[in-house]
Amino acid sequence: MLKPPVAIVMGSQSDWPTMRHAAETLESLEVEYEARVVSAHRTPARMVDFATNARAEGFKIIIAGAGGAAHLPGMIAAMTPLPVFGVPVRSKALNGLDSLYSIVQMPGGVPVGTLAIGEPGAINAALLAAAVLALNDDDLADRLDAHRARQTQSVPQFPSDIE
Ligand code: RP5
Repeated sequence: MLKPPVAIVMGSQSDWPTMRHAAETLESLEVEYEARVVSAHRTPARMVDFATNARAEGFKIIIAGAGGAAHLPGMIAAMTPLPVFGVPVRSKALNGLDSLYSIVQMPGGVPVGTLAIGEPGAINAALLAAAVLALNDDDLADRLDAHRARQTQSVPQFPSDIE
């Protein structure tokens, strides 16, 4: 049986509070996904197995989140032709700057689409994944348009003192 279109992978259970925002965003757009813990450092064989089989299993897009020495998105990108979106998870020691630098500085030839640090990056990775899938899915394109319209309508014209 084919996998859902989006895989959300993360280096540790501790990344889930960040990466669940990608999952929730996909759910709000009715995009199916599978979330897995796959560590480049602690479960390298699991990472190789996942990355090398991801396309054949039916995944279309991979969202990979990791923190600190965040090799996971780049290593996965090296082993699959699928688009990989990297989410730098906020680390305790360096607040996610280490994660960002680890993920964003891929050598030319092996792309990782790198998002913002933390929750905004996780949300936007999901929105980007949905936008790519919407190229071949008119219903999803409509749901994305509606999502954007709701967001626009939620912005007040004037600031308020009410917190
Ligand atoms: C990385 O190390 C993970 O992606 C996580 O962000 C970080 C810390 O992992 P834990 O020590 O919390 O498991 O591999």
